[in-house]
Amino acid sequence: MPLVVPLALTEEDGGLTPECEAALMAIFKRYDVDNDGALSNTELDAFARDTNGDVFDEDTLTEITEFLDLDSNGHLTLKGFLQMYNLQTSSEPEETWKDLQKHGYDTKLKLVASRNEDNDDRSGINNTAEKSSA
Ligand SMILES: [Ca+2]
Repeated sequence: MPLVVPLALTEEDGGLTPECEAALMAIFKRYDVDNDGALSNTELDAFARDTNGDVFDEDTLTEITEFLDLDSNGHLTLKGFLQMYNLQTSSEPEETWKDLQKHGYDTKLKLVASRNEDNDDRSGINNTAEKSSA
């Protein structure tokens, strides 16, 4: 009988599946601390450290700035972040699974753990949305 196959991360046309995209968007948002829609160097470093154990090396940073979508400050946008994962996933889906699992996703792309965020509540929804309208 069939083996347990993880969800496909890409579709026939090579694009990321909506489920995969949603998970990656949630990860992006977690690292976009100032919520400006792009990862500054500090934010990107934090992401890389949590994902790979170290910041991106020069070559990787050069590739990012040369090939991916950046904002006017030269920071990686959500679009660029998804491009990065689309590229990686087309060639090495297992790498993307590794990253997703690092960030708390299981093989069904459900968030089962949150990485080093003890104070996070279980909703996992944007906990920075504090509105002081009074
Ligand atoms: Ca940011």
